[in-house]
Amino acid sequence: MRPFDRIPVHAKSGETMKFKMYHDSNCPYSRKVLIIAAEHGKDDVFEFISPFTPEGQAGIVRENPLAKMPALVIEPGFAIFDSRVICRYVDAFGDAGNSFYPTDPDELWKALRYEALGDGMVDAAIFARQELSRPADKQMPERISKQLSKVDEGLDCLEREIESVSASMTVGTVACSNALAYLDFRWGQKDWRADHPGLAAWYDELKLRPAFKKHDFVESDLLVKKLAAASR
Ligand SMILES: N[C@@H](CCC(=O)N[C@@H](CS)C(=O)NCC(=O)O)C(=O)O
Repeated sequence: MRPFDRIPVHAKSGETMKFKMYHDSNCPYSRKVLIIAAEHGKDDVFEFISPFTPEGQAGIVRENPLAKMPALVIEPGFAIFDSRVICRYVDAFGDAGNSFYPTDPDELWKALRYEALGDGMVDAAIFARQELSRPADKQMPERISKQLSKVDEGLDCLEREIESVSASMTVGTVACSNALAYLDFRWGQKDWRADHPGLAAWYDELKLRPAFKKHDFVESDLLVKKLAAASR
C-alpha cells in the first residue's frame, strides 16, 4: 500500500510517482480534490483518465464499483473514491499546519458540515440539470423545483452564516465555493448573487486564488462528443 502521508518516489529514478485519477474537467467533485492539492502545491501528482472514453469507462467500473469520478488509484486494484475521502488523502500531502481539516474538534465539525452542504448543493444542481435534459414530455417539473429549492435553501444558509463560512480556509470552504462555481458554470441563468451579497463578495474574492483559477471548470470535449454520439 502506498504511504498515506507522503508522495512516493521511484526507487531508481527518484522521480515522484503519479497517481492515476479518474477525472474530467467538468466534474465539480474532482475539482474539490484538485483545489486542495493545488493549494498544497501538489497538483502535479495526478495522471488524469477521463471516464468519457471507452477505455476510461471500462477502467472506472473496474476501479470504483460505483463507477463515479473522482476515483484515485492508490495502487493497481485499489482505488479510493468519493471526493470527501480523496480530499482527505490528498490533504495529508501538504504541511500539517496548512491542513484543510482543522484540529480543533468544533472547527472540524463545522468544516465537515460545510463540506456536506456544498456537496449537497452540487448534488441537487446536477440532479435538476439531468431532469431538465430529458425530453420535454418526460420531465417532471416538481422534481426540478424540489432540487432547486435545496440549492436556494443552501444559498440562504450560507448567506446567513457568511461570517462563519469566511472565517477560515477548510475543506468546507472549498466545497461551498465549488458549489457557487458550479452554479456559475451550469446554472448561469440563476442570478444567485442578487439575493446573497455577502456570499457573492466572499466568493468573488476567493475565486481569484491561483489554485481556484487554475482548476476552473472547462467544458469537456470528451463529454460533448459522447453525448453527441449517444443522441445520433
Ligand atoms: N459523492 C460523490 C459524487 C461523485 C459523482 O456523482 N460524480 C459524477 C460526475 S461529476 C459521476 O461520476 N457520475 C456518474 C454516475 O453517477 O454514474 C463524490 O463526492 O465523489
